[in-house]
Amino acid sequence: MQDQWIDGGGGPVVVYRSPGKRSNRYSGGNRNAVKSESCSADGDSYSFEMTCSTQGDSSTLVTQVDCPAYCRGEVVYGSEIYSDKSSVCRAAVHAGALPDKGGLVIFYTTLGQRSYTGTKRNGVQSKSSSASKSAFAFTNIDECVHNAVCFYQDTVESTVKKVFQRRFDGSVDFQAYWSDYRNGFGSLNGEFWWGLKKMHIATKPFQCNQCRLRVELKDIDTETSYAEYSEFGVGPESTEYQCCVGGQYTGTAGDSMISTLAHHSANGVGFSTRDRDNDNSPHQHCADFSRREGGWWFNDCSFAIPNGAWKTYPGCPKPPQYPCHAHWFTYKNSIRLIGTELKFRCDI
Ligand SMILES: [Ca+2]
Repeated sequence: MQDQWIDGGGGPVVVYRSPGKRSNRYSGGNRNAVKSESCSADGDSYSFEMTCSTQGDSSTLVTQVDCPAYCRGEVVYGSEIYSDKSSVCRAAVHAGALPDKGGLVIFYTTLGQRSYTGTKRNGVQSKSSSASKSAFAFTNIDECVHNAVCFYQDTVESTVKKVFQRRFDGSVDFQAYWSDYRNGFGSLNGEFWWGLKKMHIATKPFQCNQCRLRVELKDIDTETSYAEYSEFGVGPESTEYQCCVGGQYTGTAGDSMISTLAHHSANGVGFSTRDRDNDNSPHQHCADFSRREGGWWFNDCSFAIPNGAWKTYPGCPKPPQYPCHAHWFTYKNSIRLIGTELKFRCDI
């Protein structure tokens, strides 16, 4: 009760044992109408496990929490994406990720937002709030089932970038279907596509010009190059996860995404996969399996093929009408790629 886990009316709490503290480390105090005494060293001690009051934690990417029933009285800031000051269990009910009777919920850390809008959902009223450095959102076990964590953050540099595609050994098949590209596939410890749904959620609160896209490439000569765009975003599924990419291009790989050939630009086009033709080519299905170019934001097809076949596939037309492997058209005459990493960053 002194730690505010329960009020004067009582209720269930969860305790865990922790190593005893050294001499005179238990300080007494007067909190929440309970007076505690100071104490010297003891063999064991206990503390309260965070449940209802668990808040978002920017040090972990994905966390599973077993929420007790009816976490009333906890404060939630935001909708869909919640400020890290929010109660995870209460926010989960608000988000529809958890019934009021509690249960297991998975949340992941995501980019802090400029502001949070309060709404009333599922019987929970959330509050509006100003910017926070970190935030969290919910996912489900289906989305995480094959992954230790649901996404991968590149924190090597001081700014956090979300890596949404990584390939380096060809172990994962990128000739995948719509539902795979939507939900994500592969393993974050290996090769993966993060998932259009999460990309939309992560970029949605931002204007396109508040996010940047960076493409890193490694070719069969083991040389590396990159392309960067100062604007990036992914629309909702109702727009077929339309890509917004533009602004200023910088890099060494050349601009294969927007300016080199207008009808190949990825800007403003929906995503296509082997089972979904959302491209602007009336006579072609650019993502058709026979082309082995994987899923992408194809216009009247594209110069950017980072999800293409890992190796030139058997039966590829010779001389090929199109390079039959992962490539970046403006880089070394479509040289075959043996490593790619695509990532974005949004600034609050
Ligand atoms: Ca078409």
